[in-house]
Amino acid sequence: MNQLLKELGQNLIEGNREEVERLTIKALENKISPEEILNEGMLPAMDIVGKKFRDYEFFLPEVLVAARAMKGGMAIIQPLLSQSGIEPVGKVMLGTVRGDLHDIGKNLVGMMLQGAGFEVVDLGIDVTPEKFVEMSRKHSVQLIGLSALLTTTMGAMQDTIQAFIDNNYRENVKIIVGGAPVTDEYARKIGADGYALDAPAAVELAKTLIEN
Ligand code: B1M
Repeated sequence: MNQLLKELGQNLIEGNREEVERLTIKALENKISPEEILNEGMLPAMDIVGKKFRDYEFFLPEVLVAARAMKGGMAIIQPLLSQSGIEPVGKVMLGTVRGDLHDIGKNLVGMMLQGAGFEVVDLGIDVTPEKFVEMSRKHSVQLIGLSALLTTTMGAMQDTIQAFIDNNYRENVKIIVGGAPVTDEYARKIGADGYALDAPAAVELAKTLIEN
């Protein structure tokens, strides 16, 4: 692999945002294409971060700084990628459900999805079921990710899925759910298309659901 991209990937894993930005600019100056920078430098490095997180080698702070470093590099190449007509892996909408203000986990999921090449529309926190439906239509997303951290707001996930059914839009989107109190069993019960325990699992699930 190109030495510069290797160095970029290593800095991404270590969460050195400024170095990732500097090396991204240097790679572009050296005529390395934005696609190569993404596919051979950033994405494999982010995959390693995801694996380390899963294996308890990395913990939340390391994942967050790596994700921020990735965002820094992505911000530089993203306009060039859209110019060159490269399609994102898919378009995902995320939000923390009605009544719930926790967003650290959701943001992590969003960053890792972006890191994996997804376009992410983030609706923020305390998102009503109606807003999810309205914004899904507006942005034509393929997959919606609902996050809840409170046992008292989990019910809003079901209400959100029901709102998609009531608005005859359920067939147009896949819906996944996650957050500390949520379980696979609960996801099935409320008719979600899937449950992810953490951010790397959400990325894997999103990839699988969008491919099928
Ligand atoms: Co609150 N809070 N909080 N809180 N808070 C919890 C969740 C709680 C477990 C603390 C406790 O009592 N031990 C408890 C919930 C109890 C329950 O319902 N079972 C609780 C409570 C009670 C409350 C308030 C009611 C407190 C009060 O006011 N009396 C209040 C509610 C406000 C509201 O939402 N309406 C409240 C408020 C807050 C703060 C605002 C102060 C702050 C949130 C700040 C913010 O998010 N910007 C806060 C925090 C920080 C926490 C704890 C300490 C940490 C949560 C966190 O960010 N974890 C939390 C206790 C804890 O979890 N240890 C707690 C780190 C984050 C990375 O993990 O969000 O779980 P998490 O995300 C994980 C996975 O869950 C998953 O991926 C992430 C990891 O990769 N995931 C998804 C998350 N979303 C996903 C979506 C997916 C897939 C995976 O697909 C779409």
